[in-house]
Amino acid sequence: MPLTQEQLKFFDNEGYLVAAGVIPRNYIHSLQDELDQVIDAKAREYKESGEITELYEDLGFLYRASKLHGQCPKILGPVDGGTHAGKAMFALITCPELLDAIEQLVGPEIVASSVYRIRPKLPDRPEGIVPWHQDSGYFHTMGDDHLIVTAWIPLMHATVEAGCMEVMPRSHLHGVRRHYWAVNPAPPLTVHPEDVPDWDPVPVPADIGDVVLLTNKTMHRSTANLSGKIRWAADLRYNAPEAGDYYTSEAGFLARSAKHAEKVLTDPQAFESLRKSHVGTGSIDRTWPDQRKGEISLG
Ligand SMILES: O=C(O)CCC(=O)C(=O)O
Repeated sequence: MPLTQEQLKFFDNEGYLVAAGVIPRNYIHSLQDELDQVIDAKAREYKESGEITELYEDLGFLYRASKLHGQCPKILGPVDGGTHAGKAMFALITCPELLDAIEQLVGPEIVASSVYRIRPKLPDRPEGIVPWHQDSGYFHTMGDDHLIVTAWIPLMHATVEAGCMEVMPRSHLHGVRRHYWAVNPAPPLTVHPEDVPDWDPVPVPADIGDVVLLTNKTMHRSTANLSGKIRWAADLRYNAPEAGDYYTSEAGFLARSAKHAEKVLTDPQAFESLRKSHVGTGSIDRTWPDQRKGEISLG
């Protein structure tokens, strides 16, 4: 089901869009199963080594990792962030229905960005409370004048209570704002408080199958998870090749192409090798002040 003209206009004007029912549910269920399997294997390994005493085998996707994390925080290591590169992850990134919607935004040549993340936001913990930022704040400046679409995909029903995303509408229209590296238990890059607009943010709850689309300059954050469940989500990014290699620490790939069909990555094993063998180069060409080093003090 393509995005309507009205949805496309809303995305352009507001800098975000909640597109309901874009992703067939089986893609999400397969990724849930795959993540469950990774966590189960790790739990058994840590039980063997004595780092875990209780496996919590009867708890499902929304609860088990939280209980395991209570005994052994490193349990989430293989799934948290951009480390997981399994078959279902690749299937979601290359899901044709999702790419159809992305094509409407970036055109027929689609790069699946090197920057994708799985976010198991545990209940009542501070690490998943992500402060206001624009994704471009993390990237090389070469990406600033290009559209890099974030596709934020809930792997459960992400309600306000569970700490869904919040967006600042129309914030994408004013360039990349001042950021700084904050003293923060969550990802530390933050928009400078003087640059946070005083208009109202919009929470964007979303359910399985939905996708929250953002531009790379849309300010967004995610709030506390008070639901008692793990708020699982995947955030993927896509752009046209012209945006360049704006995040060199990880590997992206061509996901769809009318011009170079032979270069499109179609093999999940090649995806896994690409991710695992990539050697990152350099740091980004922006220098944000670092509160942790005393480079900025906020009055
Ligand atoms: O999922 C979250 O809680 C935050 C995601 C985010 O900030 C992002 O996708 O850039």
